[in-house]
Amino acid sequence: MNKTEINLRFLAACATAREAGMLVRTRFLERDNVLKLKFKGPQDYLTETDGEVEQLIARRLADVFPDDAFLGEEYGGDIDDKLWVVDPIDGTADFARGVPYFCVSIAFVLRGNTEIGIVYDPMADELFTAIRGGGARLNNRPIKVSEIAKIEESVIELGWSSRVPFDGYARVHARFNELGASVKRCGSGALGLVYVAMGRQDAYCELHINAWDAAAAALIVQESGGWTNPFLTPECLQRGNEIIACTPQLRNIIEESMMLGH
Ligand code: LIP
Repeated sequence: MNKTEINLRFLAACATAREAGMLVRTRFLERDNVLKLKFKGPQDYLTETDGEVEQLIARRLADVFPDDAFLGEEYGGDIDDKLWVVDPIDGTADFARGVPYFCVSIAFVLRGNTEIGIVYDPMADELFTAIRGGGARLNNRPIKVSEIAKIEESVIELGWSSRVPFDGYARVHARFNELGASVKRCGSGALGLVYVAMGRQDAYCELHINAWDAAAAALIVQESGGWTNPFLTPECLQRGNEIIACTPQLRNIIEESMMLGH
């Protein structure tokens, strides 16, 4: 695939992320004050908007790139050499509860490598983007990871879900605390990762996260000068993987600490 074909996909993905984000924002702001919650499973929220937004994204991308495959959180899909990996709302729990902390995540994966990463927060109007080899940007301004090298000066987000046993998460959390890190947990892996890419925090780690949550944001971290583990393995597309993303200087001590979770 040549540079022009990648650039065309980048522009289409940015426009689609913004349009999808506006739909998410509209649904969020017009939601009924009476809380109506549905669940796919324990702490796994189901909202109609997830499905509606994923269908919009799939339609827009198929209109322009009909031969590309599509894999989304809500409706799944087939895996092929040219593949869109999409989470229509990352941070669904907060979206469902009326907390404005969520985003749209769109990645383009070519023969197993993420070439384009787009994460859009419609509430903050923050569009995080990266093309492999082209750097990372927030609203088209270059971004870089922080210079934090000492764990005792770091802010680490440690994600967790009931997809993994709690005790592993607790061991890692305790270790980070012991080392003097400030540890937090929000509810969107994609936002937590892109916050690393621009220095709002120094690491995002999770023992298991799905490909559609993190594929786009992991590229944005890499292109901002951060380090990530080799997240998008062939198995990851089907089964997810562990994610570790941090400033290069923190890599060793964080990798070591995450081993406690297994
Ligand atoms: C979320 C991830 C987060 C994880 C949550 C959930 P969703 O994605 O971004 O890292 O801890 O359990 O999977 O479900 O909001 O798209």
